Amino acid sequence: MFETLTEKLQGTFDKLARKGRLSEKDVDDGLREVRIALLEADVNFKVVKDFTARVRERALGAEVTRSLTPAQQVRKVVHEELIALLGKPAKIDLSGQPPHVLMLVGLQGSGKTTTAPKLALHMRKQGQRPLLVAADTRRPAAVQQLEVLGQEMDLAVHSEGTSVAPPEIGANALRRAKESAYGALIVDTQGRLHVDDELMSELEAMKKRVSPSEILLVADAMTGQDAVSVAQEFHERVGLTGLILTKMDGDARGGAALSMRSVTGVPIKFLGVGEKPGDLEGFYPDRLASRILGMGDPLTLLEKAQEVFDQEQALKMEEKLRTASFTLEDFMEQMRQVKKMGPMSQIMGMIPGLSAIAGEVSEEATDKELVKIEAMISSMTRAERQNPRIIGGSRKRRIARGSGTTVPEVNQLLGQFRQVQKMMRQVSKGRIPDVLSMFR
Ligand SMILES: Nc1nc2c(ncn2[C@@H]2O[C@H](COP(=O)(O)OP(=O)(O)OP(=O)(O)O)[C@@H](O)[C@H]2O)c(=O)[nH]1
Ligand SMILES: [Mg+2]
Repeated sequence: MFETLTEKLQGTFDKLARKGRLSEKDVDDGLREVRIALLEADVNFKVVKDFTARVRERALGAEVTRSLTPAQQVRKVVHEELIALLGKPAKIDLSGQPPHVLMLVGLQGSGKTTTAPKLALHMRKQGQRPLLVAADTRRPAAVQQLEVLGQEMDLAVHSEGTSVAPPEIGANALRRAKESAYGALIVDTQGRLHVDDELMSELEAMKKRVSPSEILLVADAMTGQDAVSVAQEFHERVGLTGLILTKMDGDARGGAALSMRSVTGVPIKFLGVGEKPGDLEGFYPDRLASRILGMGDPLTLLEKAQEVFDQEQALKMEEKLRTASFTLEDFMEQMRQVKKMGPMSQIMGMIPGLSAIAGEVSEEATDKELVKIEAMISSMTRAERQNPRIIGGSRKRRIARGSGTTVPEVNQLLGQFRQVQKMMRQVSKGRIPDVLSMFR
């Protein structure tokens, strides 16, 4: 999502880095580019103005660190100010007595109904048994949509059709939650194309009946600055406790994410990154800032890895690393595991040093590549897989024929494997590998 912004900012910092010493004019020129990049990313005008003013003051001020070059210092200030702009990490408030009532509000199509089961899964992870509440009675299909999602994810749904008034449904659900020891109530509400009085009155009535500990605005990140003004309107009428930005996996320019907190004062609590129930990420300002500046986001990557990598597999790999017995079969297994973590471009965006080229990776191409690699490795004998060094010219021709590939492709695979082996040896000796060298 922040691809263009990342590219532009990187260009600016590279330019500054080539200058060595920075004059006031150099800093101003650099900041002008930063300003343009942010405006082009659709960040709120006033937010950009304040942001660059703060960076300028600090960059030209007394904050001199000997260990950093002037360009690195400017970059560090931009990084810190980006984090400040995005606010502090914010979690769901669990301080009160359960059931914790989470009320989802937002315009039509912003993603409320999709987000409800995502939040239910999140609450379940927090140890709170969730109950979803179908309180959007304007569209008959909305009740059904939530029921289907609930069924798929094995989540309880409270619904009363479409003839009962939503605040009444909310009150009934709350009573049921108390009686049946549900720890969390997640209320889906109706959306409209625009903020209007009828909608706001209904939400106010719902708020009175269910006393939510959280009123979360679900906003579509693709709508840019509109999302920001919508958030302000909702906040004035119903009082928001948090924001959830959806469709962050799309190609929105990111301005909404960068402006929302600063304009409304309401913290961003989650990011929606896909249509599936698992596609909800906590919001960590420092990680996002690092990602925007092309510094990667190793922490989120590590978390993702921990979620999908099989513990046992990971231990086995570690053993192989230590004993340097990493084979082509292991190589293929690793590629499969990495693939499970999500789209390749998304993964690369989180790796420092690779984020700049993440956008150039095509999913289809990596999938095809993986199929080819599997075919080639399957066409090898066991001995060849264990020790690829024995693969000479005639063996290469046989493998290519057997897998429907070409000898140069077999060569490429063997080359890649050698690179990975080399990297692995570096890692096992405690050195950080030069990941970029794999792509040269
Ligand atoms: N790619 C992507 N799509 C999303 C995300 N969140 C929601 N969507 C899609 O956005 C569309 C609208 O989502 P809904 O959850 O129905 O929106 P809503 O706010 O409940 O809409 P109304 O009930 O009409 O007010 C659906 O097609 C969702 O699959 C997300 O994070 N990423
Ligand atoms: Mg809905």
